[in-house]
Amino acid sequence: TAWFTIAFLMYTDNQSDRRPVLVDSNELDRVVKEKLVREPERVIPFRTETNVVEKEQEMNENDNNVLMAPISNAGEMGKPVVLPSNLTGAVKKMVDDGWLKNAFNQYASDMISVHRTLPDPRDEWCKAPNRFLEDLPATSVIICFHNEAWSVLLRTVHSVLDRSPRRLIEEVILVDDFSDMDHLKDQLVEYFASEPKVKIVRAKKREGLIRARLLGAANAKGAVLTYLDSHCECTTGWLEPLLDRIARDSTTVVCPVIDVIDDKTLEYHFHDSGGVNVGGFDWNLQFNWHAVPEHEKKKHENPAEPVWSPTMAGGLFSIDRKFFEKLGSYDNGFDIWGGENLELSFKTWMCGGTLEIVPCSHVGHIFRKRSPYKWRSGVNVLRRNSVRLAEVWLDEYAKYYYQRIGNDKGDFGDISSRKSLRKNLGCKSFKWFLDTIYPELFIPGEAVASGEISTFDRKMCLDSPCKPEDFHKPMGLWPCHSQGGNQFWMYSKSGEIRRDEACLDYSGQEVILYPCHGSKGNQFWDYDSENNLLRHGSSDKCLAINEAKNKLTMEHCDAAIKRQQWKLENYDAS
Ligand code: LR7
Ligand code: MN
Repeated sequence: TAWFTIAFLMYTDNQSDRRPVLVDSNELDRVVKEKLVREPERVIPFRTETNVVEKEQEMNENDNNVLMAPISNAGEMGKPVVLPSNLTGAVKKMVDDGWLKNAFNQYASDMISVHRTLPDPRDEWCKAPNRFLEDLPATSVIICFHNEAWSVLLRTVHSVLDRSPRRLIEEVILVDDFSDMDHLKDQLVEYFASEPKVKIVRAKKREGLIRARLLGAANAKGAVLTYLDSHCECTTGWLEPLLDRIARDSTTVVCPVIDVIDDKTLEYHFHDSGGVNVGGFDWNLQFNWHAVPEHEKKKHENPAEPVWSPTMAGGLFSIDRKFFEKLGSYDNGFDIWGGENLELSFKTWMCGGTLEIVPCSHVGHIFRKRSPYKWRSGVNVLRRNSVRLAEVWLDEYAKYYYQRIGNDKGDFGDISSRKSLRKNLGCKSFKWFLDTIYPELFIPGEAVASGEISTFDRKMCLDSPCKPEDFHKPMGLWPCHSQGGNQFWMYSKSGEIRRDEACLDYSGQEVILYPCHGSKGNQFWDYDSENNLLRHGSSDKCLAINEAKNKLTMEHCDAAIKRQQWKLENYDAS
C-alpha cells in the first residue's frame, strides 16, 4: 500500500510525469477500476526481476504509456495478474507479441516471480504420517520445449527444484527441441551454470515432442522418469505421492491432477479431490476427461486415493524407467505432437501395467487455445500418428477410427517393429481393454447406421464438430463432403443420432446437440426407412430441412414432402 500511495500522488499531481511509478499488484485492479489515475491506459504494472531498463528502452519516448515498476507480489499464491484492458502504444505491442509467440499472456507471466508461491492443494488424507514410503526412488525430470517463454520455462524448473526433496531429484533434463529463440541459447546455459542438477540436451533438428522425450530418456539416469510440459508449476508435495506408487509396484504409471493455469492471467485454479477426472478417448482418437465412474468410486474410501484411468493426457506423468523401456517407450515414428499419450496408455494397460491419477499430487499447466509453433507443412501429422496407433493397438476396432477420417489413412510409414513389439510382450487385446478398463465407451459397432446423414438429394449433411461449445446449440448443416469428420454420425440401436457423447435432441425449439442421456425422450429418433422419415419420439414430428435449405426444422410428418426425407449411410435394416 505504501507503493500505491506514491503512485496515486504522482498521477494526480502531475499528469505529464513520465517516470516509472511503483504500484503494488494487489492495488492495480483498484487503481484502474476506481479511476485513481486520469489516464488508465498509461498504467502499466511491472516487476523488477524482469529487465525494466531493457523494456524501457524498447518503449518509444513519445509513447503515452507510463512504465510502472515493480509490482511486488504479482501472481503470488497463484493469484491472477490483470492487465488494464485499454493498453496502447509500445506496451500494447509487447503484450500482443507475447500472445502471438506463445498463445498465452507472456507479458503477465514476466511480471510474476519465477519462484512464486502457490497454496497447498492437498487433501488432509495426503498429509497423514507415513502416508508415503520413506524410501523412494529418485527421478529424472524431463522437460521438453520448443521456443518456450523465458519466465514460464524458469518457473517450471524452479517449481520442481523448490518443491521437491533434493534427494528425490536425480536431475532435471531440459530437452531443447531445436528452438530458435535467443534466450534459450547461452542465456539458459548461464542461468543454470551453478545448478548441477539441471542439464540441457539439444536436438540437432526439430524432432517434435515425442522424439524429444526419447532423447531425454536416453540421457536420463534416474530409476524413474517424470515428464512435464515446459509451462507447468508443481505444488507442495507433488512428487512423493507419485514416486510412492511406483516404489510399491514398478508397473504402475502415474499422473498428477492437472490444474489449470489461466492463459490470460496466469491464475492457478485448483481441482479439489472431489472434482478429480480420469482420462478417456473418442473414436477420433482424441483424448477427453470424465468424472470418475461409479465402479471406480466404489473401490475407494477416500477421494484422495489413486484412481484408475483408462488414458492419460500425456504431458505430465511418472514411469519406472525399466518398465518404460520394456513397453518400447514411445513409437519414434510419431511426429511433432499427438497420439503418443494414447499409445502409452493402451499399452500400459494391455501389457501388464496400471495407469492411475494420483489426487495427492497437483501440477498446474497452462492450457492454450491454439498451438503457437510450426508443425510440419504438407503432412497431416496428427492423423499419421493416430493411424500408426490404430494399426498397432486397436485390432478390429481400428475401423471405427478410419470411418472418422473418411477411410483415408495416408502414408503412415513402417510399423512392423511396433507390431512385433506388441507380439513379443504378449499383450492383451484391445477388446479386453475396452471391456475391462473402459466399459463406458460407446462402441460404434452397435450402431444401426454410421456415416453421413444427408438430405435425400445428398446435397446437405448434418455437420458439427461436437465440441463442448457445440452443446445446446443448433445442429449445423453443410454441403456433404464424404470425408467423415464432422459429418460422421451413428444411429444407435436405441434410436439416438450421435457422435461420441453428443446426441441430436429436440425439445420444442431448435434441433440441437445435447450430451447423450440414454433415456430416449427428446433424443429418440425413429427412422422409417421406407419413407425415409426421421420421426421424433416425444413430439411425433419429423426432421426436415427448411425451404431456404440452410437450417433444420421440425414439421408434421408427411412422406410426400421431399424436405423431410433423409439418407442414413450404411443403414442396416436387419
Ligand atoms: O515440436 C514440438 N516440440 C516440443 O518439444 C512441439 C512441442 N514441444 C513441447 C512443448 O514445448 C511442450 O512442452 O512439448 C510439450 C507439449 O506441447 P504443447 O504444450 O504445445 O501441447 P499440449 O499441452 O496441448 O499437449 C498435450 O498433448 C500432447 C500430445 O502430443 C502431449 O502429450 C502434451 O504433453 C500434452 N500436455 C498435457 O498433457 C498437459 C495437459 C493438457 C491436457 C489435457
Ligand atoms: Mn502443454
